[in-house]
Amino acid sequence: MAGMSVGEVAGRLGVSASTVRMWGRRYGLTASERSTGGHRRFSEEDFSRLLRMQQLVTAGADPAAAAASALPPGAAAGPGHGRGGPGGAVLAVPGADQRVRGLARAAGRLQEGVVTAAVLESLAEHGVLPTWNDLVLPVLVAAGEHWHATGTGIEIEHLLTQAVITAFTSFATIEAETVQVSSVVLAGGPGEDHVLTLHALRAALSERGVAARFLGPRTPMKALSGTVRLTRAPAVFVWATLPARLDAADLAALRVARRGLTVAVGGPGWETVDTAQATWCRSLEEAVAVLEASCRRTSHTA
Ligand code: B12
Repeated sequence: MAGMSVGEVAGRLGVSASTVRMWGRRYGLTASERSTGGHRRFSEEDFSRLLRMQQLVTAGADPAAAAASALPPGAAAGPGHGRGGPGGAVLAVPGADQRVRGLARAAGRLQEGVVTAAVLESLAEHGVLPTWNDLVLPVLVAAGEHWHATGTGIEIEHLLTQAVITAFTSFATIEAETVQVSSVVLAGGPGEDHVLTLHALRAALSERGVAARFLGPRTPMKALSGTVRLTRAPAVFVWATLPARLDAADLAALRVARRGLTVAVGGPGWETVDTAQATWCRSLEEAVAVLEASCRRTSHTA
């Protein structure tokens, strides 16, 4: 078969021929063959790559990242958009499937765009819970173990974090709202920089139509109680990876800051704290269920 012309490919994708040419020039996604007259001829495989690029861009990926993900392994992207050379740190993910190994490889090579595109693609295809639990989590653990074992690679944790945040944030629907509309409040506890779980939680809640306010890392106790009071939040969720700097009295104080408030906590940092005044969530699924239930209770009593 002779392959497709630029015009035919453009027609099937619903874009202009100049866009297809530009993707070839700029990102290396071009025809693998030429006709005897020297014109580009696209195979079905070439077309599938362009289609994949288009889907990733539509899902929110930046075009260079989408192209890097669409190109076959080892292929050079267009000028200025290399996939990153070989080498980089090896993050061990024993027994993991191909997708997880690919993500770990991209993270080890500091290929931010590739990581973002892969996470976005998984979000679009599988949703938040499988993307977090089965794809992102094993690579985060591998990055942490690499740092722990070698004392190097903190840049991998930073880049991975950034790429995952970009993907989850662009996936979550962030509601435009007034203070009257009840949203749950998500925060990293005092001194806590680990907040990736909260990005996953916000995206999972938004998938279920539950709005959330995100206070981010290192939120002081005073800010937490002030926010739940002002916004009339039905629930607050506080994450701690490092030993939590809030104690039982702080959790009790949060509960009285707003009548009926659900106080939920998550993360290994709570292990040394008396959490009887709160609901301790052990997984993303559990946190989603607790926060969703708090919104249902509020809407029934409103
Ligand atoms: C990314 C990362 C960072 C980023 C954080 C960026 C960000 N915005 O979040 C940066 C680079 C800033 C960072 C900094 C530090 N980090 Co760090 N970091 C990580 C890494 C790689 C991933 C963290 C993460 O999100 N993990 C995913 C969560 C979910 O893992 P988890 O809590 O163990 O998950 C369990 C449960 O909580 C549950 N779960 C899973 N998902 C969810 C979701 C919800 C909602 C719930 C409720 C439960 C749940 O399942 C898991 C158990 O099966 C981890 C490695 C690791 N293994 O986690 C290290 C790690 C947490 N960091 C560590 C350390 C030591 C640090 C630093 C002190 C030094 C450093 N490495 O630079 C600083 C401290 C900064 C501070 N003051 O907070 C250690 C912590 C050891 C400890 N317990 O004391 C780890 C474990 C690395 C290691 N192996 O030593 N880090």
